[in-house]
Amino acid sequence: GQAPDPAPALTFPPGFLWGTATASYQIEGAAREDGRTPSIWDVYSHTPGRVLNGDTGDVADDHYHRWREDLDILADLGVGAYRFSVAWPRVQPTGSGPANAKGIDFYSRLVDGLLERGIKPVATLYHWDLPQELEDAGGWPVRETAHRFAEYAGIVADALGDRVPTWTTLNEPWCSAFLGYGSGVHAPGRTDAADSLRAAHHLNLAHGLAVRELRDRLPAGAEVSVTLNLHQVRPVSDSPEDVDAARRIDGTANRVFTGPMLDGAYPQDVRDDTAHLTDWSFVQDGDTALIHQPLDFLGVNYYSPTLVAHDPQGAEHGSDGHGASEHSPWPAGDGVAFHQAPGPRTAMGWGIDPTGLYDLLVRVGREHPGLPVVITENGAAFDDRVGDDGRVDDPERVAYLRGHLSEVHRAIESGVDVRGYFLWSLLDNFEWGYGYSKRFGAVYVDYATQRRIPKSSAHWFGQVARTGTLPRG
Ligand code: GBH
Repeated sequence: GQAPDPAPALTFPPGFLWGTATASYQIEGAAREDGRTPSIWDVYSHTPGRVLNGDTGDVADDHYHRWREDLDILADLGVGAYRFSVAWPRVQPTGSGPANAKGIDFYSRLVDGLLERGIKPVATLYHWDLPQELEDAGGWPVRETAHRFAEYAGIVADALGDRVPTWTTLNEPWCSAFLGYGSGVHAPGRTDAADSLRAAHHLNLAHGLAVRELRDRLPAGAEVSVTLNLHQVRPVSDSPEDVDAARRIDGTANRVFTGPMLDGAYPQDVRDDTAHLTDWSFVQDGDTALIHQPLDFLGVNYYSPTLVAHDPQGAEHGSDGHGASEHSPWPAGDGVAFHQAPGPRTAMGWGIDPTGLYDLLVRVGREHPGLPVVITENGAAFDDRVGDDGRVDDPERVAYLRGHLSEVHRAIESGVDVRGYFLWSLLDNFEWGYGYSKRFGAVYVDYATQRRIPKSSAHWFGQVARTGTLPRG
């Protein structure tokens, strides 16, 4: 017989942005240095029983001290852009008052180091490290936190706005609201469904207020965005019950954010589905108009689709892929069960299905024509090991990336305006509730020595980025 034709090489549009991504608490370490105060993740990770193996971000990848070496690795790979996040408690300790010059200096040096190496800096203002002092004052369920965030956004824009061309307000507010205040598997570990909805609204408000601050301060041409972990929610069957379960999960997974941010209103079905928990009186006059700010692109993080079914037995809690909890992150999820499709999984147990990314991109393109999309995270954890030859060979990650990139290409061919792709993550790092047990990096980190070893996927991705072409496979 004849071998099947290999998949053809796929070329991405000129100017397509290739990058890798990280987040402050996951890589920096130096938790008590240069005026940084504790964030909710310091307190949470230091609380026994919260993070696997008692791991914390105290040292992490020690990137705070090793950033030059890390930027050299990035430059060697030839990937054109780098998405990092700014730690609020470094820049504005305790979440109010003046800027901390030493904290600003760190990000200023980092940005200069990127520019010197010809790498485009993409800054995220909030990747989950809320100053603990603001949590003690009520955290995201409290309206004032949104105003604090806007002030902090202004500080960072004043400091870096002359050199950072691309900005993201929040990373994955779904996780902050529903894992942080609903299921409690993320910091601050609170478990109150009504609070999680309040948190979602105040994160939306924080986004809108911050976009205003950024637009006031950034030079013309700077790009402003938000990153959502949009869920590709699929019903297990066409039955009306399963389809309705998918609608309800889609409501608080996606539309509770895209509604106000992109369309200027909360969907009525989301309000109705959660009316047993709250009367939504936390939404004040003018809020949704404020949240509805023009954006230059939408950032989308995608890992795996979400498969749901109607289940009269009630919710199957803890199925968010983030550890078991008796509490659900789904305020509209009563009577919904989460299923796992058969087939390959990553080390997180997440199903591998690149068609979910295609479907998600096509949906965004259809529902929000004229809004460019950047994939701000995609990647996978696998059980990477250093071989006898000192190399880290990770063909599963190459296959994962190849599969997802070909679906991105297919979405572009279908007319979706996808402008870039960031691999999560540059480095193995602190994977939240899973500590250091899960490795998402293109670069392996030996935590005992802090030695970095680019995995075979790093070399593969670097070539894709340099050539703008997915090779035949
Ligand atoms: C991202 O979170 C983070 O931005 C990043 O910091 C993190 O390291 C990385 O991904 C890897 O985890 O449909 O209920 O089963 C991703 C968090 C993971 C949250 C998948 C939703 C499935 C939800 N998302 N999870 S569910």
